[in-house]
Amino acid sequence: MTLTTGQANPRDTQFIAAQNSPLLGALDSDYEALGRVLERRGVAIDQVTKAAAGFSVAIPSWGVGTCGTRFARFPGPGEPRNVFEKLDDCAVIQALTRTTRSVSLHLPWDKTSDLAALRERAALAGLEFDAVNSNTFQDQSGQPLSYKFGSLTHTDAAVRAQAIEHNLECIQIGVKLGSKALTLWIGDGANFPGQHNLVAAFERYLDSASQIYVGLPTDWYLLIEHKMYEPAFYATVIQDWGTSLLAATTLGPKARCLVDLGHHAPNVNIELIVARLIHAGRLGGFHFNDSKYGDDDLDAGSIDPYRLFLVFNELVDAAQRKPGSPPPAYMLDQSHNVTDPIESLMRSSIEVARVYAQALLVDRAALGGYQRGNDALMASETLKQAFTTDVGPILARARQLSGGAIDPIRAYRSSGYRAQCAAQRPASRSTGSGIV
Ligand code: LRH
Ligand code: MN
Repeated sequence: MTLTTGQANPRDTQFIAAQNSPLLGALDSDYEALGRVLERRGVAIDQVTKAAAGFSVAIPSWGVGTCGTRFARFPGPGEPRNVFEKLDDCAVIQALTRTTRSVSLHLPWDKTSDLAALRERAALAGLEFDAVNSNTFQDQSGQPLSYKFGSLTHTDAAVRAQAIEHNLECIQIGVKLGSKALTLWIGDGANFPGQHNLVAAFERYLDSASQIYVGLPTDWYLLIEHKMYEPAFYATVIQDWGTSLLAATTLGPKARCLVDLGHHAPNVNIELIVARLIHAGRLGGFHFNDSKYGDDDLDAGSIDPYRLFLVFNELVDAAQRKPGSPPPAYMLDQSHNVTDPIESLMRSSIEVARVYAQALLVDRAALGGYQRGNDALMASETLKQAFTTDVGPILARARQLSGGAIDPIRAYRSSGYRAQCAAQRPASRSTGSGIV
């Protein structure tokens, strides 16, 4: 991208260093002060910083464009027009936050005939490809059979075969890109009681998914994503974690459950679901976001950060109980309707890293004691102490030590990257409804 005067390349390490230098003094004193606080708790701050620097959450390729709702989409300036420009924007997020080393693609939205060029573009940006997402919840132009009444569970075997074929193609594309998992979310379901035979629909799902399962390379996972409702508004075939777990255990050991935080009724105890899936050995991944009502796909940690912390409390507890077990796939899945998507994704990746670092601060020995002694108040206080610890200096130090920006939003804004994109990429006119 050609730069005009007064604008910088936010991926340039010298630009980032120049942005950091006026902030270093304050960071040093904040970091030392926090170090003293944690030392009194018997925690070595540098160890937490090292762990935070190793943390990563994948960027959803569909999240770097402005998204919308069923009512409308209001495109922003400098929208990425194809997967290559989406990768360029993901590269900016990674360069400044150093917390998003992989990208999760969605097919066919990210389809390209030149996978080698795509892989090379990603490698140049220090990005890898996380799980690929299939799409049988929309009809593509020229598609022979419609998914209006379902895909993998459609009553017509030809439609199911078409959907199975698409998923097998997604796996082949993912293999060429170095992905290790297929995220399978289908919108299949019914709007009215009686519209579906609820048992037969699930049996059709298991039959179709088993034909996708056999197409998985040995080192791949199939991540089954449940969702309570939408686009179906009465019964969704994979409606909840129980159905997802049933499907995973039926399909085989490579089938795991993916938890999208927005796919539950308000107030559902998601950390409890996570604890159960960990117990079952079938927790495969996450789509992090936040919500107040439905599948709002808001920025992670923007509505209820304590809930996000409690999920990571379960994950860190499990990792300490079973050291060495591979972590689930961490991915964001958000819809940025009113913010600059790059800013929202940077902030969200930092919020996920924040609750991870806070979960590392939980005094688990003390917590265990209070739990065994039924000291409910002190047990709750032990979690609250970690959650109310401002780990900002740890996250900023981790970014700085990894070559990133101490303040990514400030650096991004002063680079003028969005204005550069607006100048280079013609304005998108499509204001049609829909998430992308
Ligand atoms: C469904 C979902 C799924 C994606 C889509 C973009 O609501 O969470 O993960 O395929 O959003
Ligand atoms: Mn999702």
